[in-house]
Amino acid sequence: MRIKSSTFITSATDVGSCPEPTVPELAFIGRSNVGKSSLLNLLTGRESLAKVSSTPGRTQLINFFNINDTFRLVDLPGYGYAKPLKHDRFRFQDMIVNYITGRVSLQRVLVLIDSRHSPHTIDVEFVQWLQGTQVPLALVFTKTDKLKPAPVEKNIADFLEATGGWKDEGPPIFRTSIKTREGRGELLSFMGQVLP
Ligand SMILES: Nc1nc2c(ncn2[C@@H]2O[C@H](COP(=O)(O)OP(=O)(O)OP(=O)(O)O)[C@@H](O)[C@H]2O)c(=O)[nH]1
Ligand SMILES: [Mg+2]
Repeated sequence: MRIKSSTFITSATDVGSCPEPTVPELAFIGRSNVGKSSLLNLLTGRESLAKVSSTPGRTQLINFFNINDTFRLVDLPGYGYAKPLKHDRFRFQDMIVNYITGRVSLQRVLVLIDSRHSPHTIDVEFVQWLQGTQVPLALVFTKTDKLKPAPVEKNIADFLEATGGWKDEGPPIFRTSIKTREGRGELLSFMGQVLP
């Protein structure tokens, strides 16, 4: 898979304002600040296609990107963003749930998890919920440049154990870093495989 062109399409505030589901979509999801927008920029080779911020909860919309005029990458809002307004948090979660369960063009959900930490309850619960939806997923462990390989592997193994219930050999797993560019080639070829 080679990304020759990538352009921003639109930001949707809810499922009703998403573009028509006419082409396959791959969606990025994960806790706020895990590196969804950064990974999107790494994959497309465009430094500021998606907005990156050190302020958690920056991406509070569903952002659609047109890739090669053949498929879309979708940057979903971060979950687990503890904004003071409780109803805001729930609104974003509804938006995520509605998109994932209702989007006919969705091919794969890439769940990003910060490789620096031992399993976080909200990530475990989110992945367990996804397992129940039957939507195909992959796990992407981000920011591997921040730790040595051994603790990264320990965190991955602990996460797989905490989520459990995997059929056969479990989900595809990737390790990524925007600093070392680890995982870029692997993820791009995976995307080529899963797209129709
Ligand atoms: N060291 C390192 N930092 C990273 C990596 N990926 C992202 N970051 C940093 O983590 C912060 C958050 O990155 P974003 O890409 O904005 O994260 P996000 O998941 O899109 O965040 P929200 O839109 O708020 O949900 C930024 O300061 C990034 O520079 C990585 O692989 N390595
Ligand atoms: Mg973002």
